Amino acid sequence: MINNKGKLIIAAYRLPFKIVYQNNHRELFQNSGGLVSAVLSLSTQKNYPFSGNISWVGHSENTALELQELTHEAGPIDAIPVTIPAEINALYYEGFCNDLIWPLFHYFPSEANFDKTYFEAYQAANQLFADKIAEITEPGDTIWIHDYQLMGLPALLREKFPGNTIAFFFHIPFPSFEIFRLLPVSWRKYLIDGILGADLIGFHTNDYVRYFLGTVQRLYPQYEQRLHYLNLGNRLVEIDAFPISIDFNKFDDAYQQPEVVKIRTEIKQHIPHKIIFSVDRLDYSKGLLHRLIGYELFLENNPGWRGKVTFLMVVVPSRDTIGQYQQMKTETDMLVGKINARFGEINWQPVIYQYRSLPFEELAAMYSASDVALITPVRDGMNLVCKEYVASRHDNRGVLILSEMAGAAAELSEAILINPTDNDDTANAIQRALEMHPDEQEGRMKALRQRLRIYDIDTWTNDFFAQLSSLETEQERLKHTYLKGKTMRDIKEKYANAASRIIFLDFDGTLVPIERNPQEVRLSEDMAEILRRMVAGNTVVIVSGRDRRFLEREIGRLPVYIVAEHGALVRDIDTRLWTPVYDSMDDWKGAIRPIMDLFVARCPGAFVEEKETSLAWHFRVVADKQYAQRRANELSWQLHNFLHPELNLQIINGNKVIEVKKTHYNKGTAALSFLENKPYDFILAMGDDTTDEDMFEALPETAYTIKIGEDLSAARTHLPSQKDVLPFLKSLLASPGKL
Ligand code: GDG
Repeated sequence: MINNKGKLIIAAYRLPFKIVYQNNHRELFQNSGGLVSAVLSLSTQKNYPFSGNISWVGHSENTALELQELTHEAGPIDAIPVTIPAEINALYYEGFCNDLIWPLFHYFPSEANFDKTYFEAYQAANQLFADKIAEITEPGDTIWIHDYQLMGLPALLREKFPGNTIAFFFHIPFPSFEIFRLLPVSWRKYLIDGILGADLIGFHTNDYVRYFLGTVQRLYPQYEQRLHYLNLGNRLVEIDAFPISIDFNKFDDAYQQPEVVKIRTEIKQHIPHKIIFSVDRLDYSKGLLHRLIGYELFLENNPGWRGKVTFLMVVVPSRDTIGQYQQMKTETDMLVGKINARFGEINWQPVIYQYRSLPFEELAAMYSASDVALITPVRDGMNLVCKEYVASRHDNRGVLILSEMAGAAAELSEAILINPTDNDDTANAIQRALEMHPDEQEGRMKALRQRLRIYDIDTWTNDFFAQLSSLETEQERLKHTYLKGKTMRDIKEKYANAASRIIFLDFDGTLVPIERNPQEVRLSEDMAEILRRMVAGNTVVIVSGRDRRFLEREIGRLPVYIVAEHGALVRDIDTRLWTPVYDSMDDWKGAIRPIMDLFVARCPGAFVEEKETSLAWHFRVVADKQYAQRRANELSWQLHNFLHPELNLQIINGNKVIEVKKTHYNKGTAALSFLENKPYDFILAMGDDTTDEDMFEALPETAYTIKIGEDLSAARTHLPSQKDVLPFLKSLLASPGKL
């Protein structure tokens, strides 16, 4: 868990309270949403990882004054209202959020409006949130931001509070890049940069994680991705899947609550046959029309079921002041009317349709009274209704039909999964569910319930914060400490007292500065002199990504070991002969070279360098830098799609170069091969590049590893710049040693 013990600040568009006036009396009501109960339950845990009350920052229609007066009644949550002027809020919330991001991210691009004023309002509103949070943030506080209304906020806060932990959770689908790229370029950047301000970014499913990482890869190929980590240079960000859950016990317990039992009995008396149930907010993503058409087809195909089943469809009013929602409501009303008119009988109504919201007890009663839950969104981030249905089935009965487009489908494989736009599939699933043997129902329901009982909303919250905590440990490991004072004395003492020593030195950026034209790089006489002195009493290995011809020319005269092409070739110190580390020079280049050549043709000025063991596409000298970077992103993307694991190839996004090489060697494997032959009691490795990280990670714990520059690194210490290398080496050699 988190160690710093500051307070927890939650930022979400809405405050979890509303004020209700009853008989001239004001009361503060807490929303019953899963997130609120999860956070409340977290706050009562014995090892609650934060201190004090939770501050919840959000928009409220009530005035700040009203809320402040009543906040103390809400237990451990302090409501901190953000005031968003009505004209900004309309363009921000109804505009950018719900008239653009919501349809676009739910794969309805034709419903999305790309209005410039929306974007300006979105930025302004995110800034208002940032300002409000800035008023209450203290060192050590953890800020947890929620959802698509606040994508800009993590970066705004990161800028102000670089040392605070910031987490972000995204509740709706993150779309594939083909959809995301429909956004104007500067908007894309604002949103992705915004989200990347967080330390931990959570999505519901692995697909959304993949799409997000794919989008980052397209926009920023230079950010190294390792599993779920993104290295932004100066920060490490984790992106992972945390499928949100529900308060399982609340729904499970409701089954036996007297009020729920009473309503359930009434429902069953009123509808004395099979019940299919659905409840959703009015929204085009929920697939209401498809569902009705599927049900109509079922009745058409199965005359035997007519009069023996009722579809109880509850639609909760939402956004119905917006034109497209009104239209959808009209179409739904008409379709229900059509089905009832077509199949209805004097004492049987095929669809009972209610346009209203339900009190909790009624919802729980409907869940447990129904034989089938028909949950068929055409796209849904997660969908909690299907999970609540399962949790409500204390009797282990009932069948869940679930759209494969809901995030929840990834977890609930014992449901009957359907494609919601395939009417035949829906109709067949309804028939199968209604006719399913009780034993099979029980088997499936038990498995579903078991899973949700274990991974309930509390587990979800704990999982999220546990991940945040281990990320902090990893960030701590990678945090840079400069080589000075005690660490410097320590390294010199160890050097002086060691009996056998080995020193690995990267070339570009370590022994020589990075030059615009790599061919013009020269090793300085001072550095050459130090290396010559160093050879006495030390095994010195220069480890470079360059080819052997260049290295022979530049440093061939020195009596050192040389490793070329990222560990592919090694030159012996005595024989001065080069040996390849792996034997087969496969014909993989034949397949990659034409792709790179094509991108040379598309990007005048770029060129391909064919090394013995790798291919590199350089774009350092292309005049139009932006254009070249775009082409480089495309090439990198194309190569990623082309490289199947069995080819054992890897892509390195270097500094203005994209390189492809075999995976089974790197600077780390090269360094280790030296340690296999002889034990050393002093090991030092220095480097500035991402490829040096392999070396830092491969070397034993006792090794001294030094990163040149400030980028995140697995190296234990840092030197600020290449200029510091020579003085450091000089001072090391000056240590009075045994040798
Ligand atoms: C986002 C994502 C993701 C609905 N009608 C009534 C009622 N509800 C409750 C349900 C359920 C919730 O509302 C709706 O659940 P969703 O999953 O659709 O959640 P949203 O908040 O709309 O949306 C979604 C979710 O965030 C969580 O990350 O799953 O994909 O779009 O809890 O029970 N509750 C009561 N009466 C109603 O009439 N009492």
